[in-house]
Amino acid sequence: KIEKTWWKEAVVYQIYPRSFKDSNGDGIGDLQGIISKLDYIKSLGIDVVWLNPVYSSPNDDNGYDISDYQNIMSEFGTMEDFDELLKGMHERGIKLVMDLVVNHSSDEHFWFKESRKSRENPYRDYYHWVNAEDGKPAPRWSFFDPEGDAWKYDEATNAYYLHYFSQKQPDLKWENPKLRHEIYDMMHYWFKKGIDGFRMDVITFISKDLSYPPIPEKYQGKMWDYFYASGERLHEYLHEMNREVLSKYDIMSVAEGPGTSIENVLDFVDADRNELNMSYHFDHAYLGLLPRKVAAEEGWKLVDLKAIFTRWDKALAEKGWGTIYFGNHDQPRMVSRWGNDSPEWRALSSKMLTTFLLSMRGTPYYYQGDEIGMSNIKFDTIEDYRDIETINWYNLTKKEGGDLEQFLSSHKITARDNGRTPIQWDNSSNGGFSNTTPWIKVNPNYETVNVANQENDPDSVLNYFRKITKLRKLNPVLIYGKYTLLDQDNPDTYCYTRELDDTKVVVMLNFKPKKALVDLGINISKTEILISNYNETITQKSNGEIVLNPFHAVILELN
Ligand code: ISL
Ligand code: CA
Repeated sequence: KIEKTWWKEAVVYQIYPRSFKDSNGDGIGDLQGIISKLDYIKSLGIDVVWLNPVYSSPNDDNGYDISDYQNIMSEFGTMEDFDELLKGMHERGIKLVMDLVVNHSSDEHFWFKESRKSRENPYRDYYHWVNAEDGKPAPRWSFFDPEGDAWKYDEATNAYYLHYFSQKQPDLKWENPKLRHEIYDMMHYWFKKGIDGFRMDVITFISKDLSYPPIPEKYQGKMWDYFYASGERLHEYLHEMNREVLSKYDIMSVAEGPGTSIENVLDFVDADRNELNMSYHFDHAYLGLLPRKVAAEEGWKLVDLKAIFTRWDKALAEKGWGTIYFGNHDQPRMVSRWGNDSPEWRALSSKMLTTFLLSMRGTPYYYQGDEIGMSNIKFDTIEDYRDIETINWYNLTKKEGGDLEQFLSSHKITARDNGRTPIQWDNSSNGGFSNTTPWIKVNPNYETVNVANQENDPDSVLNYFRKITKLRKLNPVLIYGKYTLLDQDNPDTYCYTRELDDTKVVVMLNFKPKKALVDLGINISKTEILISNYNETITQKSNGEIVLNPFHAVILELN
């Protein structure tokens, strides 16, 4: 029933260039750094690289504030470097997906510089302006504004402009067809160069009601994401983008989908609607978190995590296609958030989480560094943070007289910078990332946790990842097979089957640092272990219960 395509079968590996590899000794990762590691990337067995923004940017938000969409950020290199990178990937059979950041630009983009000059400027209508004499429009919340206010007063023309993110990230006005066509032209430029797709930053937010009304009753008390993603013309724009650009190339598209839910996701990814291929949601990312990413005291529950992935699988079982991820540049390290990063369990639980990501239905998006089990750096002071999100929320909390200690201790678990520390290549200074002090601190565990160490260890997290990417490729059941959750109320384990034609596998994962028993009604004497993070065979008691070791992960083929 499900139509086969390359992007459903792909494993996506995400590269955050600033932290991947510095080639020229300025402490900042760059394109030549990535080029120098292409053979390593290839060795992982991944198919697609998603590259975070590399466009010209003043870096108020690490490249998510773009001042020129058709140029390369000088810190990262040149367009020649980019062309070399793309060629190097294609020669190795790796596809390249770029970030498309078009809900907003930088305030240093030519369009905005013009737009703010006068009310009559030809670019005025590229952004959302409200004249001050008409009064300040109804409140909108900003993710990265020091006051949390998305309307910023601009003296030059006595008007407010809208910015859902930082003051240096004014929102583009998609209601203006001229702006839309500028964006489509820019997309054609990159596709003609040969890139293989776009990951579309907060693409769910692009449609706005130009009367800027107060937030409707039904969105009150919910996360802003849902309101921001509810713009009336959103699907008209995506449809138009598909018709004008996406449909003309063999590429993949994936929405960063804040505000998407199991109820509306098919509007984006049902192939018959001709919009996008995939979308990724935040349901699990928010699990156990209070506003400003303060960690809830009671933590998170595995049954809730299972329920989220299970209902998303169901929503996309017949139509569309899902995505599976734990880590990315907006998330803490997966092993710290969902596993256990103590020296005793870090490697085992990393492999367990990797087993989950690579054995679910949906395209896995795997974040750089997770393949060696990198963990949260857990900064003690605000001075170590570089992320505008953390710094703003810290200042807001301070101004309100809030609990700064609680904020800092929570952010050791939740802050985005935990996932942005440099890749640990070896045990030389700065983890082999750079020969100078990097832009953000290197996790001190680089001395033991690094690529070089793991290359030659057959049991390393790294070699486990290589093994499982291969396994997924060899077993279509892991890609297309039907997913069924087993033992749903078990608070410690996550077990499910995948079935395709006459092949059936069972995946058993123990999310806890203690032994667990599962009763799945399976006789394992007639099964074959496809992969496991323990060398020993598994035991089944006479009553049928299977014994899982701490953080055990095993995939069995049932014959
Ligand atoms: O990071 C988040 C959770 O902390 C989200 O709220 C995030 O800000 C939101 O999903 C949008 O993320 C994307 O756009 C931002 C950028 O800072 C993020 O890095 C990017 O992934 C603005 O462009
Ligand atoms: Ca550099």
